[in-house]
Amino acid sequence: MLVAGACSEPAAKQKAAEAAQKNAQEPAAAAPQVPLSTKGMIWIAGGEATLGSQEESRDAPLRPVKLTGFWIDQTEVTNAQFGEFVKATGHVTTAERKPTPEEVPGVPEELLVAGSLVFTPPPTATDLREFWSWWSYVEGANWRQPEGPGSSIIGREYHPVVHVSWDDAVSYAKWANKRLPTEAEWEFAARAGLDRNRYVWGQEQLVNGRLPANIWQGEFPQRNSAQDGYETTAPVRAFPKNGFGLFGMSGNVWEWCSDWYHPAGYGDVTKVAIDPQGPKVSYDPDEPGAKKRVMRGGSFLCSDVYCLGYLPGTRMKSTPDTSLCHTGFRCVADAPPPK
Ligand SMILES: [Ca+2]
Ligand SMILES: [Ca+2]
Repeated sequence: MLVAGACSEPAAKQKAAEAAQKNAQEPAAAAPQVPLSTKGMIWIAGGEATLGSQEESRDAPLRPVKLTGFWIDQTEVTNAQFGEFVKATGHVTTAERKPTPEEVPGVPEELLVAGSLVFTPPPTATDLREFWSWWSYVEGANWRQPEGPGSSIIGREYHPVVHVSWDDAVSYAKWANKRLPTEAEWEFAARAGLDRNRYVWGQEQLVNGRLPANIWQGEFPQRNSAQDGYETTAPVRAFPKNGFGLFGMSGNVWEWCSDWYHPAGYGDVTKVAIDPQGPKVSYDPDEPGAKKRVMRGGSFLCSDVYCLGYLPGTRMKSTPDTSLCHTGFRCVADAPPPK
């Protein structure tokens, strides 16, 4: 059922993804909305920038963009914030719902259980291409119990919510009167003017002897030394903010963007793209037929030996109904700039 994607993100439930593509940004649930509040958001004035980096990502060529200003959440959406949304709307996440036979054709009835993908380090050294050896579909794993039954988010209220699908993220954004960022908006905000730099904080990996992001240290995937203090998620403000005052734009959890994924999705990169919205169709050569959305920023599982996703010039993708222990989101909003 789970199939390969670069950098280890298995995709699931392809049929549902196709249905979701038809629905684009319109998940079925009509959630009651709250008035937009820009509290906890930062105004990004927009302008011109060069995004992408072919050195780190074959599918992210350098491209000039010009963006209109927008508001963006200063942090990844937290468990506390997501809990408010669930309390107000009764939203049931993808991971909390039992998949239907139509969503996962060919899977025996007894295996159709609600759950999500959890990182489970293999006991011995493994071929880094064998990503399935460290991903497990865990029954009962969801945003409330990230490691499965018996785990909880008590004490992790200010950690990013995880095990949320793209569909869940869009539902939250609609409720908050916000939306998911386009990939261009996300990277523009992450770089904070440091075009063509390797890291969101500059060109050198370490700042004052420390790597200012929650990623992986040690031997991947067996042993995480957690030298940075966090084996999995960290509180959303635990690491330094970038030049625009945003936290977590490198590492901690992957963040869903609104764009469909396509390796050539940037189009003609000799021309300035004005507020690009991404391609109209999705295509992933690693998994043809699976329609995927872009994810950005990397996670606590990134490291230089395996996944460079924490660098701002890299991309990841997954189907809109996939949820994982290292994937969350933040929102943007269209509202007048601060006075
Ligand atoms: Ca870490
Ligand atoms: Ca992040």
